[in-house]
Amino acid sequence: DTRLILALDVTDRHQALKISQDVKGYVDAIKIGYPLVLATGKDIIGEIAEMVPVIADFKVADIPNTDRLICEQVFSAGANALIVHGFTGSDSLKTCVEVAEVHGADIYVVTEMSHPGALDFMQKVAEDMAQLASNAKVAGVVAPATRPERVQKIRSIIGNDIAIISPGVGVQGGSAADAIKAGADWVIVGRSIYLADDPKKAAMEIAKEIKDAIDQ
Ligand code: BMP
Repeated sequence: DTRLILALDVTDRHQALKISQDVKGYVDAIKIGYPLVLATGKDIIGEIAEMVPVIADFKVADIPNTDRLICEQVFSAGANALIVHGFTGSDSLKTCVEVAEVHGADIYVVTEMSHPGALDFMQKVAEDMAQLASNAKVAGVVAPATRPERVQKIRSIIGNDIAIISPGVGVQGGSAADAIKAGADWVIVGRSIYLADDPKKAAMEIAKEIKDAIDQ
């Protein structure tokens, strides 16, 4: 495995399928969300999942019943994992974990996001989100590659039982190697791969950087 997740935020169905095929074998999963699914329809989830495992990034944040309805749709469509927010609380999160379990799928919880605005509110509760995620025994959390020291802090809270997937590498300024060294298990990369002239080559190069960081 490459420890690399592609964030496929394109809005063209043909391009999405082509890039998925190209990077197959060089990424461990493809994260898709509102841009692609709203543009092309939810069947794209299953189509990509036939090639590469899909993490559906809908950052779900609702009451338990609505979360359950959303989870059912996402996992029935073929997603292998779903990203949800933790700030709605333990009951909402528990519902997502239960539905995921029925489908043999995984839940990831957002802690602190990678953009500057995350410092306005999110950073204040990020450590609580990490603890909540850990208590709920989710598959992992999302933590910012733009702030490796925060990845390290979140790792210290969740221990080694659950994973960290880390976006913010490349265009947002974070480094794949630094995120891995800070304790991320996977890095998530979007534009630096899907906007590259050769997405496969771009993915291979980042995968190499990750491997070198792990081997160090
Ligand atoms: P890019 O590498 O193009 O910046 O894309 C990063 C991806 O990760 C986008 O899909 C974005 O929505 C997502 N993401 C993020 O950048 N920071 C977060 O904290 C959480 C995210 O899901």
